[in-house]
Amino acid sequence: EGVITASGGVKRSASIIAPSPSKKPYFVGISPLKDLSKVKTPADRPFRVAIEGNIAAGKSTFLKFFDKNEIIETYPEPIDMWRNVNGHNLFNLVYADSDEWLRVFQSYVLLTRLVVQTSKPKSSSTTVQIFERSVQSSRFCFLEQARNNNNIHGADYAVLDQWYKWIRANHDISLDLIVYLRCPPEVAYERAKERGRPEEAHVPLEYLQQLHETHEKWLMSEDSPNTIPVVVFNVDTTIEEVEEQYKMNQDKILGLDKRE
Ligand code: UDP
Ligand code: DCM
Ligand code: MG
Repeated sequence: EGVITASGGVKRSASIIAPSPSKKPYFVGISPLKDLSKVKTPADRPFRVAIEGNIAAGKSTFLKFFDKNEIIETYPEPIDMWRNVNGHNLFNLVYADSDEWLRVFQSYVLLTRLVVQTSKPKSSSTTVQIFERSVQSSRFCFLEQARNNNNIHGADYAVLDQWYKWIRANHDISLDLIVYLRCPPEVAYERAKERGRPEEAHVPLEYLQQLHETHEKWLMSEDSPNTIPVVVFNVDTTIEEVEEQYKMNQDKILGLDKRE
């Protein structure tokens, strides 16, 4: 319930869900690709999309589909900033000793995401901004997961939650669409191993299983706190098939179907 499977030429694995039963259902209509150069810029800001999903689901790879498109700016996760905070690799510290570093790591992630998500596009021709993850997933996936695992003290959780609420009330961090790359944790685990980031060398499958459930709870469950429309791609497939699925849904992902 609440899940409307796209039909009419769209692969079974691409679907779109209404954010919650009480909200207006977000419907998929299939339309032919449009001339991107004719898209009108929204009045106040570009159309904003966040790509969400487990570690190594394929978000950064997905983002590359949009390279060289003059109306789109992409914003990869600012992981290099986490690796070099005044010369300190905070990303390495958090995986080496999460009890010690998780709080300050999550607070730095929140700061860097706020900077990214409120940034103005560099080019005046940009009408779509696509972010790899978001302030919202920092709050509803990673902070939530930390609390559920007892990896973070209740006081730290409360402070980070208050930061999130203040940010939301005082900055425009709104998103128009979430693209959820839904990946079996076993597949994400294999991809992460193959990618071989040194900091993630000891991340167990169990962590990815938990993070998968946290994403499902955030984006797919009946009592989801999310109110943003979600497009779901099952990415347990080849990259070519994901790209084909994307192209069939391009108008919705870019908000083109709602802006003419
Ligand atoms: N990858 C893959 N198939 C896909 C997408 C990604 O094999 O459909 C590989 C990709 O080449 C990389 C790893 O999976 O080695 C993780 O991808 P990415 O860095 O894009 O994942 P992210 O962590 O950004 O979600
Ligand atoms: N990460 C985290 N907490 C966040 C955001 C990210 O611990 N709020 C970690 C998970 C991954 C890495 O950062 O190790 C992001 O990489 P990926 O793009 O592979 O998901
Ligand atoms: Mg990535």
